[in-house]
Amino acid sequence: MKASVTKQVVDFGRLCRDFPILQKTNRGKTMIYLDSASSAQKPYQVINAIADFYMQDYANIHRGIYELSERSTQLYENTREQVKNFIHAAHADEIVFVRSTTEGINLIAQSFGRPRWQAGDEVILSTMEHHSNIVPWYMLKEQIGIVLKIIPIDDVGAMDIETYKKLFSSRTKLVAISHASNVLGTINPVKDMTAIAHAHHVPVLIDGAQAVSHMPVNVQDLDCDFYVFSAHKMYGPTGIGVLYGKKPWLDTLPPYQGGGGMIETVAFEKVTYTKAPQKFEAGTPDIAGVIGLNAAIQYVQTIGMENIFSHEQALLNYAEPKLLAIPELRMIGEAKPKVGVVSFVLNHIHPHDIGTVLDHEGIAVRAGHHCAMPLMERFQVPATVRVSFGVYNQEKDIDTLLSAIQLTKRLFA
Ligand code: ALA
Repeated sequence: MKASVTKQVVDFGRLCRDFPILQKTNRGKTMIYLDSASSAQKPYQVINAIADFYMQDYANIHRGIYELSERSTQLYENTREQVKNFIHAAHADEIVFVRSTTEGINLIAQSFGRPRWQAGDEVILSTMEHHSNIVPWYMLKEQIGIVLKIIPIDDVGAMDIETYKKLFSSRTKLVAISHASNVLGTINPVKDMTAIAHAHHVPVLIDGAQAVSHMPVNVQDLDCDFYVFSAHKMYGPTGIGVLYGKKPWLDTLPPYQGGGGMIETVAFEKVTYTKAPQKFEAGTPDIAGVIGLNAAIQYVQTIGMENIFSHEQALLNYAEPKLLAIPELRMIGEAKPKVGVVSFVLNHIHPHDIGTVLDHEGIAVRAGHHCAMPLMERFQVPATVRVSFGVYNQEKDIDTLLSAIQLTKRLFA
């Protein structure tokens, strides 16, 4: 089934037909899915590609001398090339397949930080980081005594760049920041922040989980050292993600996990490892996940990343003024530019209660701390309701959301 697009004109109104799950109901009502920042739904193109792979091309990779294994290996390695082109990396060898954004960050913490850093060395993070870009560094604090330095954010949800510039010291080893916030939606000035870090000879890791499916990303233009993202937030399967690392880094970092597929020779006395990226992919990888990622990239590229960005910006521009016009509503995160994410609280009504009412109206949102507890603390809220957009959303979804918020207000008046 083809995506509902011609060369330049995308009929976003028809795209939801690509997603079988969006034809279902939620609590007996028309399904309105507004939780793509948590995980995006999957189009037929991705689901069918995975099923076709298992039915026609599946075998283990890099291990078989038979045709089927060669075909499977070819599809897997073609995807590495495709990811390289998608994020504009310089070499396919800079693309490591991992389980998720979380695993990519843990890999860098354990492969880069743990063997090379010492007690008192510093990592710069920000207040708006997801737990996946806090906890791996906190674990290094526990394991080897590194120090976490935190970039504050202002009241609208933007990075305090002046303070950031002052956090560097001779002990700074890495800056690890999100490209876009999963709660605030803020698109951070990561290119400028990377240039600032490089002026101090400090490498930069960017958590791209909330950016890569919503806007064009060019890692060479950003000049970041590491960039991580997951397939499941970009209409691909769960369990597969990407770590991009500049070649000189990946060539020198030691492996993260040991096992088959990442060695040159093994004896009990000595093991030698193969080159990057394979030395970071121990064991049989998620081959079908990679094939699903391939289909997901084809899907978003057929629509066009610029078109996706424009569509979601239009939804944001439609939703925000209408939400802000609700007197009891406090929006958390009003910095610009933003991806299509809106977080809010509504007077005394607990976000979980709001989420429950919305659910009964057919609307799926996330309500909670969004794996960003320090950010909740910064805004002095226990939780928020978060609405997030994908390619399948339309203005009418926002109209239904606004009616459901009015209903919530009446129920809790
Ligand atoms: N990181 C995902 C979210 O923000 C799970 O909801």
